[in-house]
Amino acid sequence: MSKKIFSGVQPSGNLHLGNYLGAIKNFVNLQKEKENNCIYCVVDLHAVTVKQNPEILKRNIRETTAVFLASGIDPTKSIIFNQSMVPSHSEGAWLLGCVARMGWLNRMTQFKEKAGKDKEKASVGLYIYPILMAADILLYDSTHVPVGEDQKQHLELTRDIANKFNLDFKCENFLTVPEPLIQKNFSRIMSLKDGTKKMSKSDLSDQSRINLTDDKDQIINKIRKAKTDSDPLPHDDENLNKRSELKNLFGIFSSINDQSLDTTINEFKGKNFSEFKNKLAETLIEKINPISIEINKLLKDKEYIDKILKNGSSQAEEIAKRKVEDIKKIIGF
Ligand code: AQP
Repeated sequence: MSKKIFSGVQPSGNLHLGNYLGAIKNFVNLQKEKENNCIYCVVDLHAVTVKQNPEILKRNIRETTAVFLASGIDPTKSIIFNQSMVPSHSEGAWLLGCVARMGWLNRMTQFKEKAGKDKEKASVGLYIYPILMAADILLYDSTHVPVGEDQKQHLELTRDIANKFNLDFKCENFLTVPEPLIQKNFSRIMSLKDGTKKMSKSDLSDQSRINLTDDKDQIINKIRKAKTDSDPLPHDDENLNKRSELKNLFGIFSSINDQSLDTTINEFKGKNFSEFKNKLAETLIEKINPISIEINKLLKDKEYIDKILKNGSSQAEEIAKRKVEDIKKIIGF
């Protein structure tokens, strides 16, 4: 059955292995199924919910687009665009924001985490951004949304908004209720410095993540310094849950090689840490370095990247505009 796929990545810099293994790799696999219609968005309106430097933002929008292309998203098969060039997203977010309930937003754990202790000082945008995310998805009648595990709650909110709109305005199935596509295994890649924290762009320590633009030496250095413990490599997965850093490194190795955790455990049992870390660094270099080289090549041709975004945005606006018009008619405008 053909699927309508939508997903986005914030151009907030430092795109990392977590973004790749948790989301972008899946974007590429979904594009390979010919019957799917895929739309991938650089969600720049989401990025400005926290302070951005305008020049750096501009560069990050192009860099995120380059990451999509270098990872294998093909603009002749999928629509690639940036959100700020499609005004219907903001308009749709306002209309759906009048359907969403405060209580729903108050439950969003990502806001609590990102706003921290002083939530009075967080931007209003950071609080309401899950509604914009709902509009992003619903305006394209998306059936499936590939995301990392951390976005599951926002997807549930999107489903709640769609259901409530359909119910309030008695228009059954008008807004498609989307399904999240979250990988069963290794859906949350953790920091290299702390196995209980997710790998994140905004972590102040660059050592905590493998950036998709890292070169060979940086990858080797980060894996060598990645936190581990002093116990021997495990013979089974029994005590792996207590060894979060090792579990994460095994997860990364398994995910990048498309193999199960058990296969990785069997491959390295009885071996020493340095052997495992060397093999992990080698594999990451093999898979990530070609992407990094391609990103750098693409970034030299800004006009090409801008053209892709412009074409993608006009295709996206065509679809989103029609849906917003229908929503407005239903509401009574
Ligand atoms: N550590 C992760 N493991 C698995 N998936 C992840 N994703 C992000 N981090 C991990 C997934 O990547 C997609 C794009 O994410 P995003 O950039 O739009 O937003 P984010 O989740 O806020 O990313 P970061 O890296 O955590 O940024 P900061 O530090 O700014 O908060 C999403 O599908 C996400 O699930």
